Amino acid sequence: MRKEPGRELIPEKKFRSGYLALAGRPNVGKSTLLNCLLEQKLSIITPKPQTTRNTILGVWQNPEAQIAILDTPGIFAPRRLLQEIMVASAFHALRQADLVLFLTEAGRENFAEERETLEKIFSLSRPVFLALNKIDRLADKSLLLPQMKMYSQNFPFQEILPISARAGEGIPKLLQGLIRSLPPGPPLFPPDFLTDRPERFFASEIIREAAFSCLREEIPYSLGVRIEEFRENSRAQGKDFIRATILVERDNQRAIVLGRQGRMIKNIGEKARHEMEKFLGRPVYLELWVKVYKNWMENRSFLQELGYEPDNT
Ligand SMILES: Nc1nc2c(ncn2[C@@H]2O[C@H](COP(=O)(O)OP(=O)(O)OP(=O)(O)O)[C@@H](O)[C@H]2O)c(=O)[nH]1
Ligand SMILES: [Mg+2]
Repeated sequence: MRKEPGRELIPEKKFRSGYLALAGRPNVGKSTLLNCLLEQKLSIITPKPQTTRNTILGVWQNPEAQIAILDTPGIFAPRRLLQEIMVASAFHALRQADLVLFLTEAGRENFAEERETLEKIFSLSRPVFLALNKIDRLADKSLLLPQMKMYSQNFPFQEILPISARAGEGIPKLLQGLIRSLPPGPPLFPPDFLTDRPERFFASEIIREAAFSCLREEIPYSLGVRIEEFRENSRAQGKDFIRATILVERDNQRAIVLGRQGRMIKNIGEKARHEMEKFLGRPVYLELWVKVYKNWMENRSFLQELGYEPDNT
């Protein structure tokens, strides 16, 4: 409020702003929703659980509001140190948030696994929205109502909304509800601000996404990416020069990532380079190496070096 000479108190322009954390089990579609809201691909997405490993900020805005969206790693029972850090990063984001959007799959009947997480989230005393995602693949829509009832009888959600993050269904209504629940206040970031992470971070994520999509089953979980060199518009090439190492835990994994006559690493490299060029809007020369680093997922200082820190997100 501000006072003008000879007038009563006048409300400031009713702008709203705040942090929104997207949370839920791995693979429920948090990153797909972030990208859908931003109408831009920021977070990597794969069909495999535990894709997102760091909390990623993406800023959404319109003339009335600004939402600083935090896409978080999935919440699950961790076994390795990297997984512990991922889950801690998700809870750190939840504590930072003004609002929480909890995602789960539409039609899923069992919510016992989520109860404990929801109890922790509700203990933070923030408005919590529930999105029942992936309605596009729910053949029997009559499952929605009992599912909504089950959640609403157990927890005081602000709103429960069926959506499809992939198809963009239910998104305007979700946004309306979120904006209404944001605290009034000025923008937190400048108008054209999208994210606080550097291009180097997204380069490593894009390589991980390409590797996840080319490789089967167990290996992706043991795989990390380190950017060794990132030279923008390198003179020699007239392109960005990016040299990166794919880290694996065992010799046999290295052989799989390389593939017969180096075919697998070539595929991963081509896929990643194509995606990077889309993301950066510039031509890229990508050099990929594969290295065995035993138990890198358990080495705290190495994980920090790779940017995996719960309080750094
Ligand atoms: N059919 C359908 N699939 C979806 C939808 N949203 C996400 N998916 C798919 O679900 C899978 C997981 O999506 P992500 O966005 O990576 O899920 P996440 O919750 O970020 O997963 P983690 O990062 O591992 O925690 C991908 O194959 C997506 O394409 C949706 O609305 N409909
Ligand atoms: Mg994700």
